[in-house]
Amino acid sequence: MVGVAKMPSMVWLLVAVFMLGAAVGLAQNTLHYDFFVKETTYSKLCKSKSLLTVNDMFPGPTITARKGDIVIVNVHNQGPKNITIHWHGVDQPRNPWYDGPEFITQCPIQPGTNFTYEILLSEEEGTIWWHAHSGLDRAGVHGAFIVHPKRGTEYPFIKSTELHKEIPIILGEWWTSDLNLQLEEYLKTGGEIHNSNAHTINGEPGDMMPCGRGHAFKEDVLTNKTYLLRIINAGLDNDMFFAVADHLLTVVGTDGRYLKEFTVQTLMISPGQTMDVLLKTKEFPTYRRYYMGSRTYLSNPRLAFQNGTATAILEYKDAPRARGGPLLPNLPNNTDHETAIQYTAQLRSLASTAHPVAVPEVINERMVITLAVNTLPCAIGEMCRGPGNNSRLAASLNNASFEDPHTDILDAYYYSTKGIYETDFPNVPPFLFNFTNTNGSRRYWPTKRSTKVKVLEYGTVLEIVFQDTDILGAENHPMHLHGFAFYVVGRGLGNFNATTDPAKYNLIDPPYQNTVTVPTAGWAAMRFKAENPGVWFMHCHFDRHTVFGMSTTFIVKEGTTPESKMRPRPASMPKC
Ligand SMILES: [Cu+2]
Repeated sequence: MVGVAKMPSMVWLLVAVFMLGAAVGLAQNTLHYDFFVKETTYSKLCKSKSLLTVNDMFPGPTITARKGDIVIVNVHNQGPKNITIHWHGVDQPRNPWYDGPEFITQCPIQPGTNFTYEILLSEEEGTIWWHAHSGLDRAGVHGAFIVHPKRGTEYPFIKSTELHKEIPIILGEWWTSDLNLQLEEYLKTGGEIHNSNAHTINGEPGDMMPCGRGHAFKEDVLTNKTYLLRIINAGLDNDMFFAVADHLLTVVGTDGRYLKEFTVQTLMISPGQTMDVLLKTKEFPTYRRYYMGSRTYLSNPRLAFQNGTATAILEYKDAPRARGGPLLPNLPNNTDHETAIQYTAQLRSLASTAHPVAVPEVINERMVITLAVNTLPCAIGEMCRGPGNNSRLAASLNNASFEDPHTDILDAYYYSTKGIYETDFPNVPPFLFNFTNTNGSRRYWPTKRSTKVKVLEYGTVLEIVFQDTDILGAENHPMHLHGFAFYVVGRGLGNFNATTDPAKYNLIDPPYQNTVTVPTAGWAAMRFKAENPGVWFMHCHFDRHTVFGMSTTFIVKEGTTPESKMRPRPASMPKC
């Protein structure tokens, strides 16, 4: 009888716990999306072409979730070629199977087949995104992934009731020709992959570009309201400046994490990065319409680049006395390093009670990794279009130019298949030299292809110092790591000094990012704890550099507890 009497109270307790959980947002939702990848015809810059997109949209559909949700995306490949999709900025705890990079964590999804990704959100909150991770397909296959705070919790920077609207702003690029032909040409001859024909904002080049007038992305706004711009640099090859004419931008987040807010006229965003920005509209706007604009920040002035300005329009709908426009923003010059460096230096984690940081103070291992654009030899009888027309362009990390295996590394690791990769990716550059001042010496140009990975014990606290080199030209490189976010603890110009530079690190509130802008002819240091078992790609987010081989892969071993093991291998993994 005692047991029976206790039962109802237990039930009520469970109901109460469940309701409390729902009220404070502990409930985890599972959301479902269908992505149909297929070719769609577009007309831009006075020319039409077909482009691989998702659901006939350029940019693709926005995924919206809350912190901690599970998102299931069934990707149907109705296009003509193999593809994969990566969920950029999602740590995917214990879940490398669904991370996406082709030949790293999976074999590609073949035409006429489908693959259902299971995306596990954990600590991410803010703006992340998704994109193809096969060849150069990202050009058309990408979109925003917005992670709202859990139900019942608030943004740290504004009450959601005071936020009028959020607006995804996706910076992209447009080629009037088929980018796959350029990739084929590169694979054949080792020649450069050429610049896009225009930058785009939400898919449109805007009024400044040929045949762009009248097609620009336009957002109607009201006076005296606060908007949240969720800015993503989905472009393939350019760091970008972005500004809104006569409006200030208050930066509150990056890469799915919050920042201490700061206000700028212009921001700089590298490919792979996201910036969450508050824009307060005017009470009495002078003009009815204002341009948003984006243009290349060129860290290597010797490179050819896309020098057009993409524009979009903000139009005030409730300001009867406002006239004319649009007014253009004052964007910095393309080679304004100072603005770019100053902007990046302002990124600092929020580091609040609700959004704390856990910066590792003690490291177990440090890697120093040089970033370089290199050459590979031209075989006898081959026609090569790399430097000197007698070599092939390549790129490397610690002079190892990464070559995709023919089957994925994750399965090779899981099944202990030999001969797919080597485990000797070096912790330091194979030879030392003045990295950022080689005086154009050709000695350092050549590299070699390999599939070298770095193996980490579970729980290793790793520091990576990315060191740019001026081999074939110094340049910013946006380095992106899958499976983790990391603290960017230091950054500087010239060569990293292991004795003096660590003393200047910020271990208090460094930004927590997944893509770090390594400054041209400089270095950046980051730290993370390898607590996510699996196989995780790391690469430059300039797509042509990834194609050239500026990448490697981490294998993070499993720990001893159930929480430190990979989830079981899904039976549905595509076959090579
Ligand atoms: Cu790069």
